[in-house]
Amino acid sequence: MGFWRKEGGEIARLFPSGSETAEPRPEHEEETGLLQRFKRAIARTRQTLLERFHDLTLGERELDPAVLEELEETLIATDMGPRTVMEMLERARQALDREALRDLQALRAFIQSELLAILSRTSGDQRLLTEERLRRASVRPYVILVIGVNGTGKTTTIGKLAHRLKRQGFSVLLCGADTFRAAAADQLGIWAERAGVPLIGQQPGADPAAVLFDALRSAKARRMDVVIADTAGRLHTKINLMQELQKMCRVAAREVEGAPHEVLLVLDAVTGQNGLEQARRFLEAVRVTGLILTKLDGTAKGGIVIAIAKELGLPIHYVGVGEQLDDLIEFSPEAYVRSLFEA
Ligand SMILES: Nc1nc2c(ncn2[C@@H]2O[C@H](COP(=O)(O)OP(=O)(O)OP(=O)(O)O)[C@@H](O)[C@H]2O)c(=O)[nH]1
Ligand SMILES: [Mg+2]
Repeated sequence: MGFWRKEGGEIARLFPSGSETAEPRPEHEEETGLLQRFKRAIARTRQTLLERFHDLTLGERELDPAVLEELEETLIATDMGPRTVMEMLERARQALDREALRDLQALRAFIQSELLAILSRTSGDQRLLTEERLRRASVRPYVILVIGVNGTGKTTTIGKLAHRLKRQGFSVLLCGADTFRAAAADQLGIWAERAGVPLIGQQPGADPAAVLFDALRSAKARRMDVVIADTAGRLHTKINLMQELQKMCRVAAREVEGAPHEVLLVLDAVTGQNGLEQARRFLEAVRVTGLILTKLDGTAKGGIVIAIAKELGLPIHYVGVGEQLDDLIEFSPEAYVRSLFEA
């Protein structure tokens, strides 16, 4: 990949050619385009629903209590969380008793509106996407920390997010504060090059907060709009990851007013429910502002979206739907819920 320049024997910088020429801002992803992308991403989950509950998606069967039993099992299999599903279907049973639900179409609409309600609990402000927040923020550079357990997709997501923000006209600087893994800087370097944005990194073993400090100084000097910092999913056992993240937050706050402006927690959809416990540890340690759910394309348990919304009480901002630069889409509760049940 090249373009590394050594400074003081320690700090390496990467400035790919044409890195700061921004392209014109595209419009928001079109509603239908987004729905299509959700449908593709959630195909395996929809397949689970279809195979196990063919009649619901086609609406060809009489609505009776046995249908609800079957549906309960099927929804639990998509990882929505047993309690959430049972509570929702209890309400459906009551509606059925009252004769408020007459057919499968009505049941489907009922489930969709229940799921939408769970996904809409967070406030509008919390749901604002990075690009919108960036537009509104007066402080530069706008600082984003990307955190999460190792292997969830932080580095990949940062590449995609950098690409997305650059396409919308923002100048982006990446910061390689994952100094735990020797190959981490190279991996981020490859994504920086793909997205056409500069990167500031450091040798493996360096203090992550010091790398962030360096990146923020550089971004200020160069009047960059946004710094996105990659962090390690784990550290050498003697160093506490949460304390390290807290230190990075302190360093950011000292350097830039109100920073970090966003702390995005990356969760892996394939890990499912098991990831929630780990997520909570991050939430206890730092002020997480939003979530990114990766690998939605790789799982038949796309119902995890519901479990996350219910259990963590934070909005999902973006969803990873593949391994390419363009495979990060904004999370749309409506598109998600429709893509689950509609052919
Ligand atoms: N299918 C699919 N794969 C993804 C997605 N996001 C990330 N991956 C893959 O997941 C693997 C791990 O991604 P990384 O970005 O290296 O994860 P990380 O969190 O940075 O990992 P550490 O640096 O080890 O903590 C890679 O093989 C990625 O290509 C996604 O949305 N869909
Ligand atoms: Mg990484």
